[in-house]
Amino acid sequence: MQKYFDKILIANRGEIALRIIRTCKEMGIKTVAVYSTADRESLHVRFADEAVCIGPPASAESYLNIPKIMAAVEITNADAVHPGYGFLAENADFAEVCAEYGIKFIGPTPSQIRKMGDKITAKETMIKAGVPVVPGSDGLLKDVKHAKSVAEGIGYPVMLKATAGGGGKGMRIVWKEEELESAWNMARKEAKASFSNDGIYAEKFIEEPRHIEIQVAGDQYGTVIHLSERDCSIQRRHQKLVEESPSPFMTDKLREEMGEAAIRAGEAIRYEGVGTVEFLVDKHRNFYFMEMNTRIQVEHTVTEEVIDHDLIKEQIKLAAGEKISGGNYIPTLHAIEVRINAEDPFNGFRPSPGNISSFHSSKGHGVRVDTHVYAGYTISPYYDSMIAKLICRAQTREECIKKMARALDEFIIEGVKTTVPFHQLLMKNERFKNGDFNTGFLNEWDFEAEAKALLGTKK
Ligand code: MV4
Repeated sequence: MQKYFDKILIANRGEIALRIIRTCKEMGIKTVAVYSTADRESLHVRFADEAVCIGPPASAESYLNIPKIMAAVEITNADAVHPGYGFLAENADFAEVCAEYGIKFIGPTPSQIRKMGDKITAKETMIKAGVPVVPGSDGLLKDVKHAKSVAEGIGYPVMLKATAGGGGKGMRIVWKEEELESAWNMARKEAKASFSNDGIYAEKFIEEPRHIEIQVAGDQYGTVIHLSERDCSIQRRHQKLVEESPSPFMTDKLREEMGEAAIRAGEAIRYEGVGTVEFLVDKHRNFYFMEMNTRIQVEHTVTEEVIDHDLIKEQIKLAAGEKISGGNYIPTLHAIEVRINAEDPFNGFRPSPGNISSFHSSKGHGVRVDTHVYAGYTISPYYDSMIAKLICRAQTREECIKKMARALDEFIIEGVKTTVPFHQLLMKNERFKNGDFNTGFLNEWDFEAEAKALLGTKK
């Protein structure tokens, strides 16, 4: 068997670190875990061939600390780094430091990361590549006066967005001119505080959009393919809760058009590795480029399930210079992922860290659980609150929802509050079952009332 790398250091923690270690083992590649003192007892530390403690719990002093990670690379003699998601995954400076040390960063090049990291640059690149974008300002807005004249031209409602943003930060909807000045000031302030960059641009506000993203893969020779879509419209405050593939809103024609647009997006920057092109899709099935994620994502699993390919393996092969052979992938099955977080859905999804006293994960045909958690594990308040990803796969969406409901019923997690009851209600919701939802769904759905009604009927 061809050896792509000798030893990969995983610059991450939790389930994604475990996920990457699994694939490395299957490929005969040695692994190095890094960990903070809060993660001493973690499974990624136990399952890796070697492990290096890189500091105290605070991410800035451990998982986000480039010198400490590079020191771990050096002492273990790793020849590649996998950044996972979050932390340093989209940090172009980190990718650059890796390159300077002769270490392969498993992901795109620093310049590819930068081109997509700045949203105005990304949008300009997409316009040149013929990818549809939301109508908006021609680059940065100079001042409120400029913002007002641009908004007038686009027509209200408009959205102000931070060019350094993404994921909802520094974003403001403006319904009418009178609101523009205060929205402008707030967006600038938030952008400056979050990104030390207060550059703002404007777009037409797309009402009740769906969030549909296309998984792409590019090799080092300019070939880019797509691996179909994921529908991530079930979100709360820009946190995805459920993802699925195919999208219930998708048609063969729309998939072909969005797939081709995503390929053009990747080709425009000669994208290397796996990535995701996010689109807003309106009710008329017009779609608009939103942003590109230059990393593996949490929800990559649903694509893996519907096309039966290991995306971490693809990342490693592409990073090692393997050519893409073959075309695009169209799903034949249906997969849904729900994120089980240590949060209380009946208390505003408030984080509920703590010790998990008992843990039994769902099992059975078509059921996959990606988790780093076991009975006795403590969810730390220092990191994100994800306990497990529960992924179900079936022949049809209807069967997949039934399987998910069954799998949720047998998941036992005690000691912390979880999002399991929320997902149980969702699998019974008529609008969800009909595929009739968009990014506004969770604002409209009173699931607490639905929960009370269900309890009432049980008595
Ligand atoms: C939009 C939009 C409507 N119109 N842009 C949210 C996160 C950031 N990546 C961009 N986002 C949005 N941009 C225009 N011109 C609506 C959203 C949006 C959203 C997008 C995807 C998933 C969930 C969302 C929830 C609220 C707003």
